[in-house]
Amino acid sequence: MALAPEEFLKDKLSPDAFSKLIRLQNQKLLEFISEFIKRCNPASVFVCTDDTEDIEYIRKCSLQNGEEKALAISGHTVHFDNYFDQARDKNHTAILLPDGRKLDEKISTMDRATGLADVQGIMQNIMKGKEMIVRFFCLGPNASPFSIPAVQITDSAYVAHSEDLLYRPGYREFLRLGNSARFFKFIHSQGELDERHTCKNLDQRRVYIDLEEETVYSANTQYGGNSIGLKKLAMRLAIHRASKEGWLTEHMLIMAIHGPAGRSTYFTGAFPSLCGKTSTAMLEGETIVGDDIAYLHKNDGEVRAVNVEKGIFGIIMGINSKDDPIQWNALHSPNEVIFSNILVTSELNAYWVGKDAEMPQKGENHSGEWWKGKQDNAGREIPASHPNARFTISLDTMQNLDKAAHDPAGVPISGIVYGGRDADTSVPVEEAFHWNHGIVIKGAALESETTAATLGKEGVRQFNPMSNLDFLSISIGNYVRINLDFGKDLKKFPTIFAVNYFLLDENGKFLNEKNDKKVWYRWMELRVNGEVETIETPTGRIPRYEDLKALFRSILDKDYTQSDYTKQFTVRIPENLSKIERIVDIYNDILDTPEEIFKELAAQKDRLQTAQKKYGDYITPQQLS
Ligand code: OXD
Ligand code: MN
Repeated sequence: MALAPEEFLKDKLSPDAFSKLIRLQNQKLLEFISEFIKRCNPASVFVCTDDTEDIEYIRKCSLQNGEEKALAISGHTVHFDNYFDQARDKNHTAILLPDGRKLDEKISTMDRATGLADVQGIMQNIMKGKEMIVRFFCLGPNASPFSIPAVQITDSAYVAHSEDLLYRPGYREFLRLGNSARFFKFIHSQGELDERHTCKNLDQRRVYIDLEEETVYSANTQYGGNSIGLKKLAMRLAIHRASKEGWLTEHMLIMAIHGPAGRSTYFTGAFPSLCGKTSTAMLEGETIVGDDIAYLHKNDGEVRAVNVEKGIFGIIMGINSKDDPIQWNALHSPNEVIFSNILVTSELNAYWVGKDAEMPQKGENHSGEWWKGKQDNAGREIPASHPNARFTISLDTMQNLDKAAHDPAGVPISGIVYGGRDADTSVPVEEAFHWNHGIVIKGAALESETTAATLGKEGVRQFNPMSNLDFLSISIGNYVRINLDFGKDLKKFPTIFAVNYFLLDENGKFLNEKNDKKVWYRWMELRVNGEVETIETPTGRIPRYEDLKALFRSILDKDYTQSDYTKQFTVRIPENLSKIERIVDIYNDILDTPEEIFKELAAQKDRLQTAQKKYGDYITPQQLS
């Protein structure tokens, strides 16, 4: 007869590990852990509490087992993923659904029984000879009504170490909640490793999300977006749970913009990966709550949000001392940083593409030994660092951490911003007319070019509602409906904005510099506080020239010309009309599209066509003011 979980664990674990688990008084947790010890068959199990010595043990393991290597600056380490494991693997990621259920074609799903049999087969004995790590975290601030406890099982000390920097501790949270903890479960194994300590069996790479059991399986991958359970894997579980409970899980930064007279105004911002989300959250002069994932609740008719995380798994490409002083300093000071897939020299210094330093001619990178001019099998030059190379760092050491970042009640949200990588259609900053207009036209109709954050071709324009398509675990129609409904009984509506950092001129040159976004956010801050007027266009409300000119002068000490303004804020009617056609076609193919989507799209088309008749294809702001 099979042993009860408690008996089994007592037999299998060291007395110390066993007592750490038993103290939590959670039967479901014991069942989950014993099931995966049986399946993965590790040589030993380490149970990590919130205590410093346990956390220190994980750090040491990641160095001892070669998953990380120490760099010259104290506390800095580097980790390499396999050359072909550098980004999220969308083709082998699926939401498991029972009884042949499917979501939209754009969301990858799989029959639950088939998926479970596949991944559980792959995980059979996968930890043989290795140590299993069991760690507890809290998604969201500790002791908060927003938060969700989570348990991570992994055989990768790198994953467990990264999570320590990225998430709030959860052992005490489990202790507090006991049997009532409604926790998420993550099981990860990197599988067999090669001589560089990177995954060997990439053909068996799997990321499967089981909504029914709120469990995520990740196998034969190390890249953080596939392996760090609490990040994008938990996000799918949370979107599903939120959809049943009337709150939102969004791919959003949270930050305070600091207006006149010491005023702090909180914004959220949704951007696809590699489209400026972290650099926005890190804007100099402002304070950060979070840079990637937000839970949004309604409280007394007001929107409040928390950062699910407490650290950054940020893209390093392009970070330089002039544009990104805060990140630059953090990456050059002695504190805990895990770099991944950058270039490391023999002196153990870190380099990446876009760093304002002379690039060394050789070193080690994601391709192994690297030298300038090294080519891949297809004859393409291998860059010094991968475009999706990252750094992992805790926010707790950062000077710009907002004072309310860990507030269990969250922060009140006054503005919601949507942005994508859009070369030719939207203006740099624009306010929506009202909630439904913003949710539909700025959020649900968002398009963005694909980037190196996912495997596959870059630079392809793609529909990406609310920048959240990659992480949806419910149908697109349902997801947009929930966003629309979220506005229904609000007493205080956050204003919705769209930004576009990537607009090009007719010669393919960026119309804005990286730090112009400082001005857009300060303008939005003034706007939500009723301190500036706007010009109404067919697509939304845009800033007036004189307000931007003053902000460019005071914030960037830059002379902002009428001609720059005109080029940037000209309404591009043909491009906007084509976009509407594309989006209508997409929503026509979605079975549960809310009527409001077609209504808002039709109204916007009508406004654009009326303006086109009156002014022609390209309308300058001066013509409308
Ligand atoms: C991320 C992503 O890592 O969105 O945040 O890819
Ligand atoms: Mn992200």
